[in-house]
Amino acid sequence: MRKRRSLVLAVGGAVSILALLAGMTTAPATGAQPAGAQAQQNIYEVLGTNSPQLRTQVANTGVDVLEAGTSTVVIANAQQLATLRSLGFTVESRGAFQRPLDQPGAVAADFPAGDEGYHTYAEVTAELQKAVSDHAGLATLSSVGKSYEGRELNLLKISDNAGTDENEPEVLFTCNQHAREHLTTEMCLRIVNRFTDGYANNASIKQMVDTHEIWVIPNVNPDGSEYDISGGRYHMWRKNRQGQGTDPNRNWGFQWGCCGGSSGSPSSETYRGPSAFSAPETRAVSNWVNSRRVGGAQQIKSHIDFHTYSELVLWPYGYTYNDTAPGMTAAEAKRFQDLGRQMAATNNYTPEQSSDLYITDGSVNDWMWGNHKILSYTFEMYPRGSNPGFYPPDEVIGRETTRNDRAVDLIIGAAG
Ligand code: LU0
Ligand code: CA
Ligand code: CA
Ligand code: CA
Ligand code: ZN
Repeated sequence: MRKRRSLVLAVGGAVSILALLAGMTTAPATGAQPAGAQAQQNIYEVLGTNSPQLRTQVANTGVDVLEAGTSTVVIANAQQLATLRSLGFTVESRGAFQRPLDQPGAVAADFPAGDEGYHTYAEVTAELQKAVSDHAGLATLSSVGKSYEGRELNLLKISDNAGTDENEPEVLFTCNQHAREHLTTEMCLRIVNRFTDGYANNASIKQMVDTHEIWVIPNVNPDGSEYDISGGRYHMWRKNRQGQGTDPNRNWGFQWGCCGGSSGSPSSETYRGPSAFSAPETRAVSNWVNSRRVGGAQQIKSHIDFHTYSELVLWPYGYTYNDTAPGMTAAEAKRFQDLGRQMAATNNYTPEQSSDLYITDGSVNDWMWGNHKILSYTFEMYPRGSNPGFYPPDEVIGRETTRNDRAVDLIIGAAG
C-alpha cells in the first residue's frame, strides 16, 4: 500500500507532529499580526479510506490532508467534519492545536531553534551566489520571475560553459512548491552543491555536467516557506501567500480543475485559484519552461518536483485513475513506470501512479508531460509517516538528500 499511517502522538522522546503543533499554542505572536491572533484547528483520522476513490472523496471536502492511506489524517473545520460524516465516513478526533494567523510579508531570521541547519530564503540565495562565485563558468544564477510578495524565484543553471545555451539535453529540478515541505529545498541545494563542488574531482559528475544543462529552482513558493517559519515556530502552511493562499500544485494549466482533484473554495488547502496560472509563482515557472522550447523543440527532457512526505515516486497522470489517456500511450506509461521503479529501487521509496494516492488536477507533473512531453515525476521525500511529518530535525538533511543521489543521476541520464 501507499502512504500509511496512524498518527503517532509521541514516540519515545521523539518530537511528534502533534507536539510541534501543540507548541504553537504557547508561542508568542510576532510580526504584523495582532498579538495572540490564532485559529483553533482540529485534527481527525478518517477511517477506512482504503482506495484512491475514497481518499479523493476525503480530499474533496477541502480538508488539509496530512496523510493519505488506509486511514487519512486531516485538519478539518466543523463544516468539513459534518460533510465527512454525511458522506458516511467514520471520523475520530485526534486532538487540537492553534494555528497562528497571518503575518503578511513575513521574513524569517532563521528556522526555529534547533533546526537552523535548514536554509531560509536568504540563506538559499546566498548559497546559490556562492556556488556561482566559487565555480565560474560552471554555474549561472538568474530568476524566472517574482513571487506574489516580490521575491525572486531563483534559477540556477549548471553546465560546462554555463553562460552559453548549448545544444545539450536539459533537466529541471524544482523544490518547495508547498511551503512547509522544507526538506525539499535542501534537496535542491544538495543537487546544486554536488554538481558544482563535485565537478573537479568526480569523473561521473563531470561527465553529467558536461553533457547536460541542469536547471534548479530551489524555492517555487518562497513566500509560503518564509511565512511557515516566521516568528520562531512552524505554522503548518502549505499554499502560497496570495489572499487565503492558492495551492501551487493545483494551479497548473493542464486539465485545470477538471476532475475533482482540487477545490474552488479559497479557504481550501487544495484551492486551485480563480484560473490556471493565477499564482505568480506557477505562472513564472511555466512561462520559463515554455521559453525552453527552442526552434519548436522543448529542451527540457526530464524533471523531478520534490515534495514531502511519504517516500514515494509518483508519475502522471494525476487527474485520472487510468494508466493511459489522451497524451499518454501504453508505451509512454510503461516508460514512466519503468524509470519510476528504477529510481525507487535506489532510494527505497514506493513507486506508483500519482492518482493511486488520490486524484489531483492542475498538478505540475500533468502539465509538464501533457504540454511539453517532459518526463516529470514527483518525489515525496522522508519520512514515511507522521512522525516527524513535515518537520524532520535538521540532523537528517544530509542522509535524506544524499539518499536521492542515484535517482537524480538516473533522471539526468533519462534526459538523453
Ligand atoms: O500535491 C499533493 O497533494 C502531493 C501529491 C501529489 C503530487 C499527487 N502531496 S503533498 O501535498 O503532501 N506533498
Ligand atoms: Ca539556517
Ligand atoms: Ca554546456
Ligand atoms: Ca541548451
Ligand atoms: Zn507537497
